[in-house]
Amino acid sequence: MKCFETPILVTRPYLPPLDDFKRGLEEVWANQWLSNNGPLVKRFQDALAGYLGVGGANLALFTNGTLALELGFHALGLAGAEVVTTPFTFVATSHALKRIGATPVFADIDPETFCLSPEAAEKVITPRTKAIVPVHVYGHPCDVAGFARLGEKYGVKIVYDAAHAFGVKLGGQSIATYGDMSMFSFHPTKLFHSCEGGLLTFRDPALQEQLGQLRNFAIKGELSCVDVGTNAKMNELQALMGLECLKVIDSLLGARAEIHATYREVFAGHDGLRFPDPADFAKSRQMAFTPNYAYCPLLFRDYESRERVYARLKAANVFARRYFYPLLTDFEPYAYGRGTCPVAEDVARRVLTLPTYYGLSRDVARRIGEAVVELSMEVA
Ligand code: T4K
Repeated sequence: MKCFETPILVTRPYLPPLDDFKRGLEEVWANQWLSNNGPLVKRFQDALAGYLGVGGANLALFTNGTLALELGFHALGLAGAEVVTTPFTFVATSHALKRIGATPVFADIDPETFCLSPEAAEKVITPRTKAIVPVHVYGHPCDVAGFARLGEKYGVKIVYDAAHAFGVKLGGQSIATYGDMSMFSFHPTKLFHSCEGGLLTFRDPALQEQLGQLRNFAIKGELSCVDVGTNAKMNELQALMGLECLKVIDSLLGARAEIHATYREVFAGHDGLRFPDPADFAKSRQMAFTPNYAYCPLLFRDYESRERVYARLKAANVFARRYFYPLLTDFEPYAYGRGTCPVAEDVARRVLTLPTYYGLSRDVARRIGEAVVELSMEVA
């Protein structure tokens, strides 16, 4: 296999034309306002409400997704509670629970979507459970109807970690509209970003004021402090980047879709390689679905093939990533869950996420896909 001339990373952030960003900077300079709910943050929030189809009082911006989750969990009163969640995710999901004093209780994932299974989640619900935190992992949609049933049956909150799911629509509406709350990450590794950033969308509009306080030390006016808040405010430069990226969101989504389609063509019919097409998940659920193709996870037949292909690609200048391996329950803080989620353990050992980002050409994606096929046959 030929080495790639320049390193191909798993992802690269979209950067707007520098002149457009400079024009935005001129506005920031004129305002002389940099943080603490400035005019660009407000404009960004309104633009997101419009894009996602949620009410202007049903969302709040934060400096990153992890703090958004942490404050969202705190606002919903989950401190000290058991919360059912998935081990097949980035560590931030469980870290945010642990950091507010909640206990993540792990349940297994669905083998098709890799998202938390409602059936598995139900088995570990106890009287101490106050919430379920499923993750729309890779932008794949969770079984929202299944979780809505559990929410009603057990009186628990459903909070989606939608870090990967910006732009996804389900049942004709944004995925942000499901559950009690959803968190979107705007980190540069995401298809849509604001340098760093996080967004919470929520059903109860009363949360907007509470979250607005929590992200600003929970101070209220000049003379009172109403809770133990933190500093999790988005600043004006982040909002500017977000506004610039939102202008081209359709192109960002379109580029991911094209790359995914290219990989699909290359992997079709190859034994030992499973490349899930998110569009298939909706067919079985009979819900209209618009995917975002945020990630390109490929499942190998076994751990050894995955490891060999990962290493050989790296040697050829292609830096695919093993998201999400090791599984959370392999990490010391969550080791109490080890051995409880066999499907997640199996997927984590066989998955490799391939490069995808705006600016990666279909031609290069095809070459990467063909290299993966060649390497996987060599090791078979
Ligand atoms: N929940 C879930 C399910 C998540 O996946 C995440 C974050 C969160 C919650 C928390 O949201 P945030 O607090 O982050 O908003 C990355 C990201 O740091 C993390 O945001 C993301 N998930 C996770 C899946 O991936 P790393 O350690 O893999 O990132 P890193 O630095 O290795 O970058 C990945 C690739 O991107 C590299 O090849 C380099 C390239 N890159 C990266 C950055 C930051 C660039 O080309 N330019 C850049 O500016 O964690």
